[in-house]
Amino acid sequence: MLTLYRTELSTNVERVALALAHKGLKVESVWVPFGERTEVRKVSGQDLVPVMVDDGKVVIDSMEIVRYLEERFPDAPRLYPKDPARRADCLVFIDWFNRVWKRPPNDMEAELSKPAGERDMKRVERLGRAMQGYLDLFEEMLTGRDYLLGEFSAADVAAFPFVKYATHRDPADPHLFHKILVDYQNPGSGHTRVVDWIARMDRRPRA
Ligand SMILES: N[C@@H](CCC(=O)N[C@@H](CS)C(=O)NCC(=O)O)C(=O)O
Repeated sequence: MLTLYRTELSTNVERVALALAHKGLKVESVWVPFGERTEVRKVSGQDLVPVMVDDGKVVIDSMEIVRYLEERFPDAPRLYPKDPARRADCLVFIDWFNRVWKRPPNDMEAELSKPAGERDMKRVERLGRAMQGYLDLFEEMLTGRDYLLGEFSAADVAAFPFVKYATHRDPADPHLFHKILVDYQNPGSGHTRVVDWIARMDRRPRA
């Protein structure tokens, strides 16, 4: 049996929820409050969600969980291309997304969490321009195709929960990180393919 430890509004949990639904896998969900991680720590030895438990085997980190699901359930609909070269492209994209794309919003969150007088707003704006530039890159990646690498794949699963904030604006969302994703990803008339991709991805099921 698969058990998923999750919180509401978590980008990284949404990656796993998209992957599970694509594979048609049933999961038991354990919802934990955002600020209370005792149970998560007890199960996994660390505080972050998602955590997946598969008959006693514990897997942490969203895209590690997605890879684990692909290996564990190879006969369910694929999340990574079968062709080795295209599969490598997919893994490189995910690595880029996690290590490069995520850096500006993470650094902005750290900067904006400082006391008001100590924030380097020039740095924040510079990082914000990098985020906006990545939106242009996604627009070009989607030229002539519906998903980031052609067919729906783990690349879309990795990016969508973050890039979706370009069009998802919920004033009741309390997370500063999400507000940064909203404020610094502003699609314009040159981003129709990104906007359509967000809508297309949003129609996909989640576990
Ligand atoms: N690299 C991890 C990051 C997990 C992560 O940052 N999870 C967030 C929710 S989206 C969390 O649990 N944050 C709680 C905290 O920072 O205290 C992954 O991809 O799963």
